[in-house]
Amino acid sequence: MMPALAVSRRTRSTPFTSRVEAMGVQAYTVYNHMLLPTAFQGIEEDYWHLCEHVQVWDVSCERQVEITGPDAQKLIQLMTPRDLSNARAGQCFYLPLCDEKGMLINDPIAIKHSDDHWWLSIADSDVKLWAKGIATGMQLDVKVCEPDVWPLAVQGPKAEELMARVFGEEVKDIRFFQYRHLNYRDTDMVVARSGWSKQGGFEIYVNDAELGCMLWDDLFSAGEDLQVAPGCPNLIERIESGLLSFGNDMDYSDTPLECGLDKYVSLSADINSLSIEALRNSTPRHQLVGLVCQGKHSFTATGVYMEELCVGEITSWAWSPKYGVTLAFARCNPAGMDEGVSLTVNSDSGAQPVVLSGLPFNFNDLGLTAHEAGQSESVTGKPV
Ligand code: THG
Repeated sequence: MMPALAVSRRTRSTPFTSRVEAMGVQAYTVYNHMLLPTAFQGIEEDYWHLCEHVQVWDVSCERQVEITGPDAQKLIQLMTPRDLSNARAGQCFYLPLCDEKGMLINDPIAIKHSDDHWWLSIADSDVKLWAKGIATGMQLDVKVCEPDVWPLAVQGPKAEELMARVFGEEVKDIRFFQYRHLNYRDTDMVVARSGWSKQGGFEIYVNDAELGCMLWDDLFSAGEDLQVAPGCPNLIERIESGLLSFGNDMDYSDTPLECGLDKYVSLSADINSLSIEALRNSTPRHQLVGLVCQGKHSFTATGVYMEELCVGEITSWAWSPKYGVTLAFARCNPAGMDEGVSLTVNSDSGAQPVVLSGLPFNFNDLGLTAHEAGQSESVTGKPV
């Protein structure tokens, strides 16, 4: 039997926990000291459903660190090496947050309400403490808090249809990484086109627990014919899509330049950022890359080998039923990254050759075509 997670006040539940449990959540992880579901029908079943229909995700654990006050934009810019000087209200930004050495602290989505009002929708680390520390040390005129806001994600190809039924046609006008204030039962809620999948969808920043439960129920009754189901960030989908998980694929010992987050680092911009100078002067010591292994394997160890030499470590992996390969992210040192190098990893069926790939994976370039549900096993022909 799997050991159970003992839940107490330290492991915060969410307004949706009773709903999620009534609908058969199979497992949780803890993220920002809060429950995050990890499977409902099973990771592979959930994956196909997400790619074909629409799911409602309790991602309340994506906590908001709210920064308000005259120095709010200044504090946000100090925390990130991405140039925000042209940021407009209504936009969302994927931001690396880095310390004075250029090391990652977190990789939130920042939501700009106005110059003096921002949210950081954080990954799993204590950004509120870091922000308060900087604000106190630098005597900035800001208030930093974690408001009662619980994001609910609606993800999948039918997400737009379901959202339009509940919030009205206006949702269709929201562009990727932008948000609008929409009315739900006389309450204003922030609705963004974003989410931790590449299947399309929205995130609703629920600001009232009771209304949130009504919203959950409304989404499920409005989406019955769309086969709406409860879901959660899906391991397979996010690896196929190249979405990185802070704490898994990168952590406090990586710079964003070592994780392929270069496009979110404005190295040549004239900005007042704690990390920019360190990043300008840094040389990447390793690189996060993709690995592709023919067939379905269980990677039993994290080492990546070039002959006998260990040149990297796997940070996340999953069987891709759509492409009939096992995919991994790995943190590799330069020796393992030469073009055409022969790499192996250890699996339950022995050492397996893997092909190096950039991230995100380009399945076309890798010569891989997508299969429909139920087809992949027969196509790869490899033993499970
Ligand atoms: N939504 C919200 N908060 C979050 C997440 C989220 N907080 C934690 C975690 N996820 C933060 N990490 C990411 C990582 C990637 C993306 C979003 C949040 C993402 N990236 C797109 C990509 O990589 O293609 C687009 C980024 C861009 O072009 O700006 O969506 O999911 N609320």
